[in-house]
Amino acid sequence: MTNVKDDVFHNRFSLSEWQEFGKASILDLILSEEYGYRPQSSKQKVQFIVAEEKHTDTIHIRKVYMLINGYKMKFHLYVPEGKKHNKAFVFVLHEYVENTSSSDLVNDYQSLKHYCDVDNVISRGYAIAFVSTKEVAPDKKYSKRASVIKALGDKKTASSWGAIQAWSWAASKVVDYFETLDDEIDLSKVAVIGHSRGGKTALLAASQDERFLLAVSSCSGNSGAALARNNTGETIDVITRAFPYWFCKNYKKYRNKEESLPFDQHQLIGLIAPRYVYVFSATGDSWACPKNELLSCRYASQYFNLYGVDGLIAPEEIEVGKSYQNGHIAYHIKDGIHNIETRDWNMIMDYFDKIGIN
Ligand code: GTR
Repeated sequence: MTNVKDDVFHNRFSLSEWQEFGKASILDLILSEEYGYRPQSSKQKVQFIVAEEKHTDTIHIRKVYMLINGYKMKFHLYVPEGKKHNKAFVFVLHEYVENTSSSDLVNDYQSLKHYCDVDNVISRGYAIAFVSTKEVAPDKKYSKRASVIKALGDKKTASSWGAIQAWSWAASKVVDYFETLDDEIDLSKVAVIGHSRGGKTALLAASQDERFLLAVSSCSGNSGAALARNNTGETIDVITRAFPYWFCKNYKKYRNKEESLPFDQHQLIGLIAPRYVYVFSATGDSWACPKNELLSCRYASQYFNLYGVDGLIAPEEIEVGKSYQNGHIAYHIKDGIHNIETRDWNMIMDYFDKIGIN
């Protein structure tokens, strides 16, 4: 039997070994050492309540509450008006600002332009849900605020879930809601997407939930798409001091000891094989270490190859601004900064359109 700690950059599993135990053992390591496990209690059914609804000429907008153990979180859902079987994004968004004063569902989504031009997404035939992650688990150190982590049983062990894991759980709950709808969403074409900390969340969500056909990471960097080893931007030391609550407690063991991690981030991407992953970086985002985000996609490709499909198909020299979309891992690096813009969305939707018809 293979020792997964031997050499994390060299997959030694055959496809049957990978399916029988390799994949589960790597997921287990990643959860026990980095993001933490979801508790048993998180498997309970979530109750969905449509709190508000509105129709514009082009969009059916809903504000939906999710209730579990008396704890309430929400997401907003935008579906192309009158259309069925839409492809859909679940966007895990940490800066969702609700226009609470007027509770105006239309203004709410227009205020999201900074992250996503909803009209553009809708015009291309996609539905999109925004999960307000801070309601799931506050994005703050030492927060006294309620969270689903507290509602489902307090953090107890060194491998209990952190906020990123809780946010990824919430993304999956949105898919549970899609399943209750009457064919509005094509359940075989649901993507999870996030920017930065949300990108880390999106990869983790898809690694644990096969209902996501595609995971999209926008500038997710350390503890997201980027390899931890030889990361020239953010390190495990820095990230676990600034955001300890994102992870399980075990992760601190690897401060300044990246070499001793029994895995690396390319394996998080590998867990999504043979489905689809889109990673993008920005030239001006050295904190996220674009070099290691790209390398990670290259190393992850071996897990896709196990299934007889290509991972990333891209030359040694990557062209800035070009989207490499011919494999099950797509990648681009833009001339720009740490953000997600309409030009990124358009490349992502081009890719989603392409895999959607295969
Ligand atoms: C940074 C953090 C990154 C990234 C980013 C973000 O401060 O160091 O890992 O996640 O925040 O989420 O915007």
